[in-house]
Amino acid sequence: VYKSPNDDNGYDISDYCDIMEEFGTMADFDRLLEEMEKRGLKLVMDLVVNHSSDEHAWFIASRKSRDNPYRDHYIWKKGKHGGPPNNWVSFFGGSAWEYDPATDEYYLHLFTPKQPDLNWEKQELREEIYKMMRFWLNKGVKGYRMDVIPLISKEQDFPGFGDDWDGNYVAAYANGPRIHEFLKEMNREVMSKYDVVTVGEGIGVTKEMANLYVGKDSKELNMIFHFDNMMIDRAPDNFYSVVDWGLVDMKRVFTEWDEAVGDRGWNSLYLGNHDFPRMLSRFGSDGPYWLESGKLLATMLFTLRGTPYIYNGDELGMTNMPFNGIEEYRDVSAWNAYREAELHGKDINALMKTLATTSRDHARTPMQWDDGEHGGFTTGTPWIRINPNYRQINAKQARADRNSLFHYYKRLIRLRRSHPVLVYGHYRVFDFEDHQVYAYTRTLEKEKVFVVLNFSEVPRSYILPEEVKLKPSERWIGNYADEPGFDGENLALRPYEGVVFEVF
Ligand code: TEU
Repeated sequence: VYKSPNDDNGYDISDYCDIMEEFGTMADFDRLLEEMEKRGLKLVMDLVVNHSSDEHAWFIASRKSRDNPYRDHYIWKKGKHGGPPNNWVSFFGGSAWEYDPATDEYYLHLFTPKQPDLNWEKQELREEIYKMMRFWLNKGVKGYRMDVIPLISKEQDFPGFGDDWDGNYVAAYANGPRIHEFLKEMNREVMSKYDVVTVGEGIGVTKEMANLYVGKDSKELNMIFHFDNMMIDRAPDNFYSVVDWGLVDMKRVFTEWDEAVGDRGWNSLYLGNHDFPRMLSRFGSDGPYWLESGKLLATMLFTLRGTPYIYNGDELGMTNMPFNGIEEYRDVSAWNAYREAELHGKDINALMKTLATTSRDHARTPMQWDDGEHGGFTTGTPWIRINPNYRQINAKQARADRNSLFHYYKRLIRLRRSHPVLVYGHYRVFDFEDHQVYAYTRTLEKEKVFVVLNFSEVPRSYILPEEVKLKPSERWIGNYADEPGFDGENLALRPYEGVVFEVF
């Protein structure tokens, strides 16, 4: 919501202490905060400080001349052999360097050319960012989600990719030499002075190194969003290349991350966000078992160890969008991919097929409030077409129907809040290689729960692990009206059935 010319949905900020016109004014923001506080809600802001907009006053000054005092707020280099300084690529396609004729140098942009990277080596820049962070925290903001934070420290000799480069640019850019020094400094100078929460977008962070960021005594961040689950159906570090995935892959991600970070730090749990397709279409089923699979995924999200995150609309069961053609997409990265395919005579149909399952725009269509025009999102023309299923899937319907996914989420939230075992309990997985059922226990001192999730539309008789003794009537929550059949040893799981039992 910061002021932005909106080249990348606001991730190109032209004034860090102002609000984007489309969204309102600072007075509106202050009122939002005030009303949230009254309701016991806390607001966490995005912090986008790997790059700014090229329309930010710092960059406007920086590009004026090589000796402008703001020049080194950004990363400028001379070209090499009549081309860019090195062969780095942008996340959104093409070179990561843009030539600026005014001063005959290139600036670095890991995202679009309208998102020049800030130079974190410069202490005054860091101090200005910390000052800006305090500005919002002093207003009462309760924390930050830090955009692409592992990218802020750059290898200073800007090595470029060698002939043996494997194509993994994320690994090459992330976790730079001074990243932990910068985050510790930020924590010391800013976050530690407030009672707030931080979650870093952990792009390129592996489970082996995660505790450096979120370990209990790392003094950096509280949590990160790792990408392992989001990349489960993608070729290694290629956001636009879809591969098959199976339940065992997903179990592996959650199990290994719990092992790595569960005790020594703290995990975040999420199945989607504004950069990935809708979780229900991706990991569940938007067909006949839409409701059951939506509840199944929610059950998992709220019973693994970590802090669950709900992305707006997922609590209603919003699904991927049936886009009709490239004109209906809005994401700069989709358009770049399209233009690049056109330019190089690549298979456009194949690209459109990929976008239909991977596009970031699936999760960016208007919120579905009711079954009125444009789903009650606007009386004007929405900036992107609304998903036509808004007539069935919308907040009004969800609130009215006691059996809705929305009410199920509310029950899960209540359940997790009233049972510390669901928050802190140790996690143990059973039948790891089973590709249909995900089963685990959570244990805290004497309390133990058993979670069993049938990730399939095929019914399944599941033999309980020996140490799990339960009475199905002691069901804490489940996505069917009644408990599953039980003969003393086997649970008769129905399609997409998910249940949480207390264990004796
Ligand atoms: O995302 C970083 C990031 O990794 C994505 O851009 C990713 O490459 C892409 O979404 C895969 O489809 C953050 C923000 O969440 C994203 O919205 C921004 O576009 C990006 O940073 C730049 O600020």
